[in-house]
Amino acid sequence: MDFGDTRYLSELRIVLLGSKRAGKSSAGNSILGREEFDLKRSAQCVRRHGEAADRHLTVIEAPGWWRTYTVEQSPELLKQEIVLSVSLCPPGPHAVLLIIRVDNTFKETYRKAFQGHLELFGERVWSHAIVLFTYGDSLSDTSIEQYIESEGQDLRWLVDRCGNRYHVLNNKNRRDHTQIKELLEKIEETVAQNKGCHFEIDGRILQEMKKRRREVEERANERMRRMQKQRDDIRSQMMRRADKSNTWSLGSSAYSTGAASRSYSPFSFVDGSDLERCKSMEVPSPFMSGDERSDTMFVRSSAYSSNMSEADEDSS
Ligand SMILES: Nc1nc2c(ncn2[C@@H]2O[C@H](COP(=O)(O)OP(=O)(O)OP(=O)(O)O)[C@@H](O)[C@H]2O)c(=O)[nH]1
Ligand SMILES: [Mg+2]
Repeated sequence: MDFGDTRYLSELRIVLLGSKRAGKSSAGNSILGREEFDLKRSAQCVRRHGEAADRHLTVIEAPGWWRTYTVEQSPELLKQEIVLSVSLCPPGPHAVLLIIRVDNTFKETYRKAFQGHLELFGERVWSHAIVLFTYGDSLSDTSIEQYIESEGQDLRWLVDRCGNRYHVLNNKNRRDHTQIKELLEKIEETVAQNKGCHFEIDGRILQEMKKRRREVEERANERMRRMQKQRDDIRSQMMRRADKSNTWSLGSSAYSTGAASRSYSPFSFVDGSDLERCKSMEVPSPFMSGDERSDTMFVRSSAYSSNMSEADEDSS
């Protein structure tokens, strides 16, 4: 076998791919030897750097897919983010690690999800792919080979599709440096099998993904502009009606009580302070992270619910 040129391997670039909760961040932390990746979920790729076994490492974690979803069922933004992961370590990753938990039965649907999502990168990606099993601690005294052989044809298909390249990690045992050293050696061997080359995604696939990403961003911005205009219109309508009802109430105060005048307004539950609150409500950007958006939504919904409870009190 020709092991090609391995001069540049003092630096290794690695992309972690897999379904949600497969152990991608934990594997990243094991590889870098410290807690670089947060174990909380991210909708975006996360890139971290470090040193291990005399090599400079760049590790990218792509967001995970739902493990029973086919690629067609996965959301467009997720697919774009997954594909763009390889562009975060230019000129391209030396290996793409497919993260699989060994404490779960590997079903046909998982295999289809892996196949579909991986093929977003194009056919060439398979020759840089290595199956990285996590939850090695749950294997007890079963060897990884016994596990692969006993799991059924779908897992065997996947391992074979990756050129029989696989490795197992116990992410709960950070003191075991041998498991990382061996993994890095397997990555070097993968590069050697590829004649010293890293994986480079076809420029057309990347351009197409970037184009689709721009289209989604434009549509999202357009939706936000529409929603903002809608809200501006409603607020100015509310203010006009509040002004009118104040004028009416002042003009007729000699004949009626304030309570009666309030009941004439279609926004009778809205007073000045409500309007100020409405004006200051924040609109979450569609490109905020999930957590930021849900924080904002929480503020919004609590603002709405406080209006509602005040309205309920008013009407009671
Ligand atoms: N026992 C055991 N637990 C593990 C192992 N690897 C990961 N875990 C646990 O599995 C859970 C998910 O791990 P993560 O590393 O956050 O998985 P992930 O794929 O990054 O998850 P998302 O980014 O949310 O999709 C965490 O509770 C980890 O502690 C392992 O080798 N053994
Ligand atoms: Mg993670």
